[in-house]
Amino acid sequence: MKPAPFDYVRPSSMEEACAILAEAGGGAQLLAGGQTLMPLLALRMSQPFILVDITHIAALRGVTSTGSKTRIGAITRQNEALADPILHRDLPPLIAALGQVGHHQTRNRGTIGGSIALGEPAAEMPAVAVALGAEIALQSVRGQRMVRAEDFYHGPYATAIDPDEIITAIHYPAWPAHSITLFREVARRPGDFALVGLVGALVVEEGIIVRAGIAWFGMGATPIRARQVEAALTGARTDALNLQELAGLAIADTAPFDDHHATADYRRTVGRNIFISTLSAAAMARQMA
Ligand SMILES: Cc1cc2nc3c(=O)[nH]c(=O)nc-3n(C[C@@H](O)[C@H](O)[C@H](O)COP(=O)(O)OP(=O)(O)OC[C@H]3O[C@@H](n4cnc5c(N)ncnc54)[C@H](O)[C@@H]3O)c2cc1C
Repeated sequence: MKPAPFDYVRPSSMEEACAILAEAGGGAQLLAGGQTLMPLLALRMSQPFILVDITHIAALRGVTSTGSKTRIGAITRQNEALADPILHRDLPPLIAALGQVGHHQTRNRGTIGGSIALGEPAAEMPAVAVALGAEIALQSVRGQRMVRAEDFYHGPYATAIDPDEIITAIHYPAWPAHSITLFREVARRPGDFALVGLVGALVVEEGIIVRAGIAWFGMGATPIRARQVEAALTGARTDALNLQELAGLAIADTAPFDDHHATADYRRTVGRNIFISTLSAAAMARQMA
């Protein structure tokens, strides 16, 4: 199939882009990497009357760090982020997860902001944002606002973005350099969306976990923060973790469903197993360090 007819505009400033969205009254779609949007247009599942290409707005590109926060501009390509030294230093869990987002070819075009905006429940980038406590910056002619990643996802492909808003950046709080990365996903083939995935970070000081941020993907209608297990881990000694009990708590916050890829039961079982193996590898690494 071919897309339905649409106009195409390529603003070079946020002011211009926001004004176009406001005037379009919900009839516009933003084009970032196009890795999801282009197929949707071709299948006529998306029929905007105007396509707003935001990839030439310089203010939306690049990675910066202030020490207490790391900012990724929305149109930063996934492969640019994967090669970025600031992100390797500040956000190792994001780097670990980004390597599993699609394929090298899709990461050449796909953007970090596009992954965040799409709201795919099995996607890696939304779960990273939730696990690490990121905030998402939105802009429109009405002004700017920040939304916590945890509050950003309302359901599959449903987010807090209003039709006239653009994600400008994702802001991640600092995690100490000695944080331990947690990442594991199970997919049918490399590059496929995950059936089940887990991402996060632990901070261990003198054998005690002092901070934990963990989220699931593919385990419900949105990325899910594993709040109960985060609370149980915080204050625990790494050499005295009851992983079976903790895995039960980690799964308790999820709400997986059956689909044509896997059953909810399968997802819970795999989730439990990858939680145990990931945590036990993390605890072992800490004891050997
Ligand atoms: C073969 C294949 C495999 C893939 N596998 C994975 C995978 O394993 N994991 C994964 O997470 N993704 C995967 N993807 C999707 C990933 O590649 C895309 O990058 C991502 O879904 C969308 O990013 P994009 O920049 O291409 O956005 P686009 O396709 O351009 O846009 C997607 C949606 O987000 C909106 N949007 C984009 N940017 C903004 C913004 N700044 N503000 C507000 N709204 C915005 C658009 O209007 C559109 O509705 C895969 C894609 C393909 C083709």
